[in-house]
Amino acid sequence: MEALANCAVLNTTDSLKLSITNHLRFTLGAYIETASENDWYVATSLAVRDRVMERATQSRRQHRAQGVRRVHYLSLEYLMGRLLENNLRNAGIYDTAKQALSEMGKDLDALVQKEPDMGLGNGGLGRLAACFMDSLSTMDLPAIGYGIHYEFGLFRQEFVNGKQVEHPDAWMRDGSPWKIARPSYRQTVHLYGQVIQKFDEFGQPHHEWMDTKCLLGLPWDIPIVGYDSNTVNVLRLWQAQADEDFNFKVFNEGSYIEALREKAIAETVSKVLYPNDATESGKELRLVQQYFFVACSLADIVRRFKGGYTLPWSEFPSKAAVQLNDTHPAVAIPELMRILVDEEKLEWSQAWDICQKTFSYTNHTLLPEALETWSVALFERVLPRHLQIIYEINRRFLEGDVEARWPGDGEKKRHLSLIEESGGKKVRMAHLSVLGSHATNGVAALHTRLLCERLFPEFFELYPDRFLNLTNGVTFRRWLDVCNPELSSLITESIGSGWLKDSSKLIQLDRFADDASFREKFHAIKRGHKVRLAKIIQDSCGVSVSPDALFDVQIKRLHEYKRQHLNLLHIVSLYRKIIANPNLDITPRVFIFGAKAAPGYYLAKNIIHAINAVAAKVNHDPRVDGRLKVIYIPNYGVSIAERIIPAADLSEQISTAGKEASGTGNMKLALNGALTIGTLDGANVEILEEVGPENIFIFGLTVEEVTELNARGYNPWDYYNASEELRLSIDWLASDYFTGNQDEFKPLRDSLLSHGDPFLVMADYDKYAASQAEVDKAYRDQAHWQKMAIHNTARVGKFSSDRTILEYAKNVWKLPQVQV
Ligand code: GPW
Repeated sequence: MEALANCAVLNTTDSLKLSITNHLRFTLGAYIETASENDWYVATSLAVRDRVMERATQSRRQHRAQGVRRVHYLSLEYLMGRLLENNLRNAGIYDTAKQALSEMGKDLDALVQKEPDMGLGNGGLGRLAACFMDSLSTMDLPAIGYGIHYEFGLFRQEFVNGKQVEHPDAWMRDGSPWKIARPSYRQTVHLYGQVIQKFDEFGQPHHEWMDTKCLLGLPWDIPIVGYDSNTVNVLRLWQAQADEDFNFKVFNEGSYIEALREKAIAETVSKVLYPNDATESGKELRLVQQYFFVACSLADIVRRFKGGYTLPWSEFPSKAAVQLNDTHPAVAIPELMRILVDEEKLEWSQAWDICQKTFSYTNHTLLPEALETWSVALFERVLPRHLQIIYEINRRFLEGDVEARWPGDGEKKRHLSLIEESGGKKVRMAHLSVLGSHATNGVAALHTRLLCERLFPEFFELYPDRFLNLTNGVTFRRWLDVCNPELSSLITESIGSGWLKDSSKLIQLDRFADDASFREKFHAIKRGHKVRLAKIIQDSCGVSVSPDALFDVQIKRLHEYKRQHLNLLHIVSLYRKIIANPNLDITPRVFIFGAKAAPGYYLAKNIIHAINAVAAKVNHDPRVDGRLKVIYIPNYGVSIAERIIPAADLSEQISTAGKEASGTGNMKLALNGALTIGTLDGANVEILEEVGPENIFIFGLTVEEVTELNARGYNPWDYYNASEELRLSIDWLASDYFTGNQDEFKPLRDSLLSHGDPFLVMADYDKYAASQAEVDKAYRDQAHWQKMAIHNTARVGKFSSDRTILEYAKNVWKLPQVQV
């Protein structure tokens, strides 16, 4: 009661005002009269942080006192975006803060925009981790997120003559009010060196890892505020530092410059996020990053286990669950084995049992080029002891369970082995992850089925009970309440506020689709967001667009399998039709793209250039007369997504069937009342199930049809030759018309034709164009379109990350909910 009363006092307008001005004066040393906007942003954030830290400490204390099991989420990426507004709304003090600032002559909504995005991730996988952190706190689950404190997040994208140029993202150049250093929890990590076998006085062998290089890991904590909950978990990010002792030695030998050079090298480990999405890269620094943060995190977990209670090691899994976000942290499996066997002197079989009970693994892709493998030679150099451990795990597996199930079957052993033998030996991190954990999940029903049938068929045969589906979700706080407060209020006025914490309640909105006055309000909100986005487009692209046109949105990483080029070919074909027929009656549309390409992904960059080149022509061609606009919003990321998503009418989810594990943008857009045009891929299948076939535009080859077509022998030229529309669109795009250079888009054309069109753009083109024609027709009946849009919002409650996280807690982690 007293705590509550304290909170109430802390959360008044006056107390917030005092807190903010105190931070301005005493923390920042600024005068109220002359403080910069940034000072105000920092002071406000610190005032909020003060209130949140109290709850973080309480949460930790209570979790420790009750000795509850915790989940430790290990992820190389967290795409957090901005934190101030989210924290204010989740903590329920947004209105109070707005009032407090306004009484001091400041506009909260402007301050909020001062915050740089925390973009420590590439795309879906990193944003999923951020949504999960929000849901874990909101659902009162004891959790810690572990990751890397990258000095530079995902690069900032700029277009120069329509081509992508990358710039460093110095997101914390001015510091960040949200992170707190925890020097007392610093960890030491060993790398490189050699392994020596030694014997004790009883002649028993053990392994010593010697002559290693040392790195220090300094943890930074970011509090994670749940919605309407007192639980505040933390995200703990490790920063790499040089080991001081090592440096002192070199100093003493007189190599001052050399010592500082070593220090700079040590610090590169947490310097920058690798900008590849769903492609493996194989670089030494990346392996070092993975091991560095895994070793720090496991040491932190072990420290807590040993410090809190004096329990036998067999109880470790009852206190700690560790979730591997894809294979990026999979080196945690041999690392825990090393700790248990080499340091804690456990028997191998007991250590292995603890490992399997502790870990669980989420797979996020079926794409062969994204499955991580590490060359054995590199692995041996960086982590010699871990390679030995992996070999021993593999030997016991192949001689044990595999031999028992398929005696003498060399083929099965080759398939299942942790080591790929063909073409230079490699460690298969996905196999290691399945073997070293008790649960492997896919991220959508279709994806999980294909995981079992195609990616891990033999593992599935051996251990069917280890596999399960956990369909992804998104937090409705950020992706509706924060980014679309107008719609959030309308929903709350109509059905109460319970939906924010229990998304199954959203379905109560369904009947409002038939209420004309509700539809009008719903539409007015959408239009308001379109007006606001039109202004952003004007400012960032210099193009004016009508808020009455259909806003057709494709926002996601640029990748061939996501098929932005399918969308582009259709745009080129509409452009041709308009020119051929000046009176063509089509629904005016604004095609909106947002996507970064990995800096080394040549074809993706060619596609970006092609979209920009087409945009430049279409937007300035008087014959088009505003019926078509093509907009490529630069530097797509979380914050701009929060502006685009509420303004979208149509959501493009057009990946080749079987390639997109789930997708999560599809969920955010549907939630905000955009209709989906999509293939039967990833979570689209489940969105179709929820919203009903009459409220979505589904087209294209199914997974089975894709398989069959490829087996038959797919030839993109057949489609090129059969369709004049498609042929002319491709040839026009690849001509000199758009850039003055006829070779500019030859790579794109070649990929679709002479290089075999690996993602079946040509095969799906006609069905896509036909589906787009349906969209064109449907949008003309606005009353009906609004009905469909409302059904989308009302029926996608399933896709809340709260539901996902509760499924993980129940089916994988066995975690209790703990009220703080
Ligand atoms: F390759 N995803 C991603 F599986 O954003 F590791 N980055 C990645 O590196 C990988 C997957 C990886 C995405 C999937 O492509 C997307 O379909 C899914 O919705 C998302 O992860 C979250 O599960």
